[in-house]
Amino acid sequence: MAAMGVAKVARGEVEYKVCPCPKSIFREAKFVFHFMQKDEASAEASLLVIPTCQKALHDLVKVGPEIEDEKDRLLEVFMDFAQAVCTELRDGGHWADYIDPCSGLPMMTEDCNKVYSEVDGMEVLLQYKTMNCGCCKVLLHPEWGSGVYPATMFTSAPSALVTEVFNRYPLPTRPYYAIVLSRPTETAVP
Ligand code: B12
Repeated sequence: MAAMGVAKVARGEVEYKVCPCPKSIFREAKFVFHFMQKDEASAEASLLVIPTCQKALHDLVKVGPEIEDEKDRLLEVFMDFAQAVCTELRDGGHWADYIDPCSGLPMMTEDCNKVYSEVDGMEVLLQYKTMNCGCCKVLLHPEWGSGVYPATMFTSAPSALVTEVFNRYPLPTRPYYAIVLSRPTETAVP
């Protein structure tokens, strides 16, 4: 199995893998993204699925205020990253979207009411194990166990372009304001 890439983003690190869409996932994806049913063969051929995983500071199967705070942090990191990547791909004329980890519904495509199962998807794409936790099926990362926050992007952009966009990360890890303040200004006196 090919290793996951790692994107360093402003407030965290995200493991990812750019994958052609297997049949078993397209069977679900076409009900999440209805427009794919118009020309299934070409939609399936061009669709890429990009599973991402973030290491959580706590085991996400636990409950409590610190778990909720951690899930909020992981959510924000993914949302900022996915929004930036998908907007860039869309601006380049390609379809792209990402799944809201809270609801399981797409963020950028309208009129969707079918939930995409992150856990089923990653079981197929990454061959990670899963376990049942009450009414929720949970993904087990090979190193982090259930301390993993899975979330997925989809696109029909060419894989070379997607890889190029992802390779642009790592971004600077210092906060943006620190970079701006450390730049010498034209008016600075030596
Ligand atoms: C809704 C939801 C809940 C709901 C209920 C879940 C339910 N089953 O009804 C509630 C609020 C109860 C819940 C609770 C928890 N959840 Co929850 N939940 C989700 C969410 C958003 C959707 C899950 C879901 O509904 N799946 C089932 C739906 C999609 O499928 P279905 O119609 O039942 O079945 C279809 C699929 O299985 C499909 N299918 C069959 N085979 C295949 C094959 C493939 C390849 C595909 C793609 C699909 C597929 O076919 C079926 C029929 O159509 C997911 C995120 C996500 N998008 O997956 C998080 C998620 C699974 N939850 C998560 C967590 C952590 C929890 C909790 C364990 C803990 C917590 N602190 O929140 C608790 C459990 C507490 C407990 N003990 O019960 C995490 C798991 C993290 C991990 N490591 O995997 C997730 C991934 C969110 C996240 N990004 O962090 N959850």
